Amino acid sequence: MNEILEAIKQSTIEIKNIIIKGDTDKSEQQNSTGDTQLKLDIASDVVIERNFKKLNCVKQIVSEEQDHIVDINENGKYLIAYDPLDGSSLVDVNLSVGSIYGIYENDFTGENIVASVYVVFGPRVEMIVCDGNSVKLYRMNSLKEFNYIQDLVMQEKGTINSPGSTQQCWYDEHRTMINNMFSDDYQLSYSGGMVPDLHHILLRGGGLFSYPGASDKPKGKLRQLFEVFPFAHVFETAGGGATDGKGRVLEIETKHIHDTSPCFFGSNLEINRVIEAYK
Ligand code: AFP
Repeated sequence: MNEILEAIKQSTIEIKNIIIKGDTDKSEQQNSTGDTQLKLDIASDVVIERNFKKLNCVKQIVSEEQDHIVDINENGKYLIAYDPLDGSSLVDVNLSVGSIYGIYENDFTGENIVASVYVVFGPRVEMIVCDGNSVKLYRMNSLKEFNYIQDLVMQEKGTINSPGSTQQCWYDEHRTMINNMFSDDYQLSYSGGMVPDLHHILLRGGGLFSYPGASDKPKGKLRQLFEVFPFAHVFETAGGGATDGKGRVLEIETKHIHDTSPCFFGSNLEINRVIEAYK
């Protein structure tokens, strides 16, 4: 696993340079779900794939920017699904973005996730590593070293409400829940970037991030393998929870590598509120 973390650190350093120097324009290419890829997405994807291809411990990788699984080493132990630069469309307005990694064994399913890592490219570059026992925050210094800062642990209740998806398309039960939370003095915080929005809730100890199913996207928007499962692993390990409104999001079945799912991440009181609202 250490080799994988070292490869992620190397990719992070290279992607930071790409963000600083890179071209934020759209490319001519589209990914398998029809999204026009930014040049930053493609450049970040190339870096990560190159660094993982050097590792004997990696069996397969799959990127949010690609439509197929790449075989690396048949004797490898780990399967890695990653979102090279989530929220990349926010770089040209200078908002924080991130990379997300889910590390699986045996198969690409929620129940087979064994580790997860995400990187925040914000005013500072931070890497969060979850091994299923603890969630650790590291910060990159001017020498490109990653120093341990602290463990992240969630409280039972938070104060942040981060509601995603198109409000006019929300189903009534969701709208009622979100409005009731604001009546209960939760603060609105939503950047449009999943990584900084969830990182904010984790570091502040609690709250709720939601990207529900809605009339325009009944299955939500966020992708299970690359975005939802890694953050569910982090939130559960930090003492919070992650649900699709019915049960643990890590127990949902994945039929296709680009499957999406409604998802809610938060501290326990807020997750129970979602389960109640979606009954
Ligand atoms: P992009 O990577 O296309 O910018 O999308 C970002 C994202 O995947 C996730 O980071 C956000 O939480 C969510 O989509 C924002 O979606 P909306 O634009 O529908 O709010």
